[in-house]
Amino acid sequence: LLTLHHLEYSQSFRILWLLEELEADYNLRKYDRDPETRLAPTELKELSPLGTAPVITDDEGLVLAESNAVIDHILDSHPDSTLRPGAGDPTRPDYLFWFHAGNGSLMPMQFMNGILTVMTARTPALLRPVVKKVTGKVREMLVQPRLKAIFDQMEADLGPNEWLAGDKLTAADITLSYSIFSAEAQGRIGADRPNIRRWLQQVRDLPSFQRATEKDGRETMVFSF
Ligand SMILES: N[C@@H](CCC(=O)N[C@@H](CS)C(=O)NCC(=O)O)C(=O)O
Repeated sequence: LLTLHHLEYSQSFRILWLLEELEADYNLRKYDRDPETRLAPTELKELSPLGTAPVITDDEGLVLAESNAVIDHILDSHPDSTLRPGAGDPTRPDYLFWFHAGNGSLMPMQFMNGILTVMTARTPALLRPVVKKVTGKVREMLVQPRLKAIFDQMEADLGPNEWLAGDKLTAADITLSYSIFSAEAQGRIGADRPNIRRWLQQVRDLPSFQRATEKDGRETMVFSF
């Protein structure tokens, strides 16, 4: 049986949602963040070389980290699921784009933005205006334009499509959920993005998402710095 090692307020919520959507049999092991560092606790860090959540393990000695690898591994044992459109499916290119754009393009920009925020906040007050100027420039030149480009494309794709890759929920929606909910929490999904707002509501309305939220026991999956 598969065990999901899930950290509160983290990307591993996506795997919890995936397992609920598949109505899979699994064990859930939950971990709280270290109250001081806000990082994963040692027991979770020791599980995998990356020391990050999610990790899945099984009775045969499997230890797998990295969300999208975990998603693909789980879907390999659910070949009839429609969550991963196969080769030749007309929705496959959109699926591949969004499945990879989440962790490959969107998440790094959000992570960098978070690091810049922490850097500024932790700089001694005297130096802060200087650091703020530099981090502001990086945000303006690199982070904001890329975030805007991705969310513009997402808003456009969610016009004709109910979900990110067509009219069915796929693993692309699931893997992107963490980034989209984070963006919402940061006020980035305003009234000018009605399609993404509609997508957020659709997700909240799904019974599998609601079961995952109940099992998680937290008001949100999103970590705030
Ligand atoms: N690319 C990795 C990122 C995993 C990751 O950074 N997880 C964060 C939670 S959002 C984590 O474990 N943070 C705690 C720590 O680094 O100790 C994935 O998709 O699984």
